[in-house]
This record gives sequence, C-alpha cells and structure tokens, in this order.
Amino acid sequence: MKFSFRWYGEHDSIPLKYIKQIPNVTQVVTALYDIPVGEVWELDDLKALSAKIEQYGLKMEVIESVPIHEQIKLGKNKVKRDLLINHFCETLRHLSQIGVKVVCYNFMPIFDWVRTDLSYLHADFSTSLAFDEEKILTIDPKKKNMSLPGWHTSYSHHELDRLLDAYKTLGKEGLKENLIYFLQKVVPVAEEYHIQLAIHPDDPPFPIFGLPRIMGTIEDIQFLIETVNNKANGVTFCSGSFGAKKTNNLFEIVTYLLEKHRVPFIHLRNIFHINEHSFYETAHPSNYGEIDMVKMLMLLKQHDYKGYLRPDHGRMIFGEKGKPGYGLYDRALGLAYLNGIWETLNQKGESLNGKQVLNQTV
Ligand code: DNO
Repeated sequence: MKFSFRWYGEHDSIPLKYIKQIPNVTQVVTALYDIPVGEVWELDDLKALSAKIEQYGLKMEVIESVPIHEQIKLGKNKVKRDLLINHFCETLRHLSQIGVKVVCYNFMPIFDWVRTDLSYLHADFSTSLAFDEEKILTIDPKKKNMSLPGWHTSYSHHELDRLLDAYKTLGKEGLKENLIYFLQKVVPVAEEYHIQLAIHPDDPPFPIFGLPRIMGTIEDIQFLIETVNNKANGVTFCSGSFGAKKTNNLFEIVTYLLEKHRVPFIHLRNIFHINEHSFYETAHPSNYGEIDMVKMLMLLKQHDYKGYLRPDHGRMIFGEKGKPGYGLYDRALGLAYLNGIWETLNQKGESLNGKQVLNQTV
C-alpha cells in the first residue's frame, strides 16, 4: 500500500517539505487547479507540477480530480459533450506520459461535496466539517446570492437556475446513462494508457436540493462495475462518504471492490451521526467515530492491497488556520495512526502466518 497526502498546489498553505516530513508518505495527490473545467491539461504544465513534487523525493501517481464538465453530465448538447470527452481523453494521455496511474473524478451535479458547517465545534475545542439536514433544508439554491459553506460559485444566478432545472428534468436514470456514455468512451483510452479511473462517491450520498445522486450505495457501485466491465473502470473508496449513509455496509462495499480489483484509491476518515442524515467528522481513530479503522485495514491486508491510500479530512487542531478539512496537523496524525495499524498488521501477518489469524479476528 502506498500512503499519500493531498496537496492543493502552490495555493496550498502547506509546503511540500512539510508533507515530506510525515513518516512514510511517498505520494502527493494533487491536480492542476487553474485550468477551466473541460480544457485539456497540457503536458508542459503537468511536467512542471510533477517536477516540483519530485524535487522532494515524492511521487505524483494519483490525480484528484480531473473535474467533469456539466455538459458531459447533462449530455444535452451532444456535439459539445463529445468534444469535452475528447479533451478528457487527451488529458489522460498527457497524464500517462508523466507516470500517473490513477485518476479520481466524480459525477455529482453542480456541487462537489456539500457541508453546512466548516467549523463545527467539538468538546475539545477542535473544529471539523459537518452536515446538518435541517440546515440544508433552509437553503434555497435558486435564491439570489445563495451561499453554501465552502462553495465558491463561478456561475451567475441565471446559469445556476438553468442547471438546477436541467438536472431535475434529467433525473437519476438520465444521469446514470450519461455516466455510462462517458465511461464507454474514456475507459478504453484509460486502459490503453495504463490508468485506472476511480469515481468518487457522492458526498453525502443522499439527494440534496432535489439533484439526482447515483453513486452512494453498493447497488450503484455494482451497476458501475458490471456495466463497464474493464479493470480501468474503478472506484475511490471513501469511508466518510459511503459511511454517511447509515444503511451502507462499508465492509461489504470495500470487499466487493477489492475482490474485483477495482479500488485503486482509498480515502479514510471517520464520522459520527447526529441523526439519519446529519453528521460531523471526527478524528481518525475508531473510538472517535463510527468506523472501525482496524477492521478496514485488516480487509485491505487480507486482500494484499497494493493501491494508494490517503487520510481524508482532518479537524482543525493546535490552533491551525487553513483550508477546512485539509489542514496539516490532524491529517498527519491520522496518517500516523493508519500507518501504525498497517505496520502492526504486516508484522502480525509475517510472524503469525497472517491470513489465518487475521481472518479469525475480523
Ligand atoms: C472533498 C473531496 C472531494 C473529492 C472529489 C473527487 O474533500 O473528497 O472534493 O476530491 O469529489 O472528485
């Protein structure tokens, strides 16, 4: 398994040398952040970015994310859609030339991840991201000057309105069809260039503002994996996103993906539910939230997982000010914790003929 850490490029307040100082991190997960959605990522820009990272003895084999243009998700203007898909394929070709192995993307309409609070206060005075269903119900995305924590729109009020209506008309089945159309075109290209695509689940995995959600349950995952049956068509397993839906069995989802070899990239973070559709994010250790991290890593060990893993959102601690969810300290603590479990499992596996012992413990 390769431990990685997300970096927001030159705009990130965390310098690469700090990332290098976190024990056992070998990979930087990043993207080109200044390219308008839908444009080709040029090879020279990618070379410059990966050279910066390599200067610190780190690698850039995972991209999170190449964003998908709304026209691809909506599929209304067929000519524009195909052109944008070609751009995506061209970007994949360029990424393969600099040694990228995994490309994360998502198919969430308009908004990426959604939270209602970016600094939810905990009893120990740390803060984290949180989602409160009651608050979301009070936000009307069609209202002028609507604001959503962490979402900086580049759409005018009128454009946003049009997009919301278009997705309502498209519905869940339409969005699914457009995802499959996209994958049928891009997966063969990814395969040819030895890249695994890894869709990020909906975050949170339930409908927001009436927009369709298509990637949040085991059935959604099975549909994706079986409909485009190619190793290059994979999933980013995100414990916090899947975990936000109480009926999801995370171990069932990750086992299914591990058995099919369709999970090249993993995000681990912990969460705690306030009620069915409201939750806050916690420190990584199992006893702080609802997710059993030891059991999670045991499953990875049993399947001899060789992919990439990163600690996901951290809390703000030690007085740090930074990008919500993406400060340095708590993510570094999270990584050290996950690494400790991993090291223990590896030693146990070696000295006690692991598989049998691990099987009994899970
Ligand atoms: C939030 C992230 C997401 C993720 C994208 C992947 O912190 O997990 O923004 O990067 O959804 O496409």
